[in-house]
Amino acid sequence: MTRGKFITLEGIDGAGKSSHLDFLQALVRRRGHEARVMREPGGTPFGAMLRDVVLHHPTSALAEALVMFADRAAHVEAEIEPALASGAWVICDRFSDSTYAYQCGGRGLDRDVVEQLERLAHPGLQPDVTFLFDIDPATANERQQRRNVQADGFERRGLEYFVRVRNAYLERAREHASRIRLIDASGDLETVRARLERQFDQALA
Ligand code: Z5A
Repeated sequence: MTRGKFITLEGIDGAGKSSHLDFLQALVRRRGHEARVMREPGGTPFGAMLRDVVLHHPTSALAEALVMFADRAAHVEAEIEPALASGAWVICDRFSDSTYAYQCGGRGLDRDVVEQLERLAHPGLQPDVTFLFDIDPATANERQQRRNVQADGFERRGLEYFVRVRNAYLERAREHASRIRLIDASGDLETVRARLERQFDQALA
């Protein structure tokens, strides 16, 4: 059995990544592979409880990172690894790059901490490809406002925070240039989708 590919989507809130999950799933299926869509935090019943805690109860950056990795460790073991081993392709909405961007970039947590947690929670596992949806935080914020959903504790952190998160993502994209594909997420849905499809074809040719 050939192991499946592990694809992750990243970006600041409102970048629009989740809007492309079904499209990506269809692209993978068109190539004849099973495609499973997952998300973090909250990809398992255990993780769903952690998600509720971490998104609604403000705490330190370290505590946030530890919860994200407890969620991730359970998710990798119960869902991601078995799916990949069965040959399915996994499309995961957020993974460890989010912790580097939000807890390190956004809140100043030392990157060494996250590197250690990665080694514990998913030794030997990294995404094959990551699509990073990049957008100006002000535009992302407008999209979230139009959506008219109540902001959780994370989303209320303000523009400067999201500028730091975006910069941390861009730094990771420079450091992991062969894995992380930058998608310009400005423009309408169709335009972004076309950019994503081009990058998908190039990355997974
Ligand atoms: N977090 C963390 O801190 N550390 C970690 O390790 C992990 C996560 C894993 C999870 O939030 C929070 O946890 C997240 C990071 C943190 N937030 N913060 N702050 P979540 O799971 O609730 O949400 P999210 O992942 O941030 O997704 P989102 O808010 O849904 O954003 P999105 O996926 O980028 O966007 P979207 O849902 O596809 O689109 C947002 C709106 O824009 C929606 O109304 C769309 O219809 C609209 N949209 C999308 N594309 C377009 C275009 N092209 N034009 C116009 N409008 C558009």
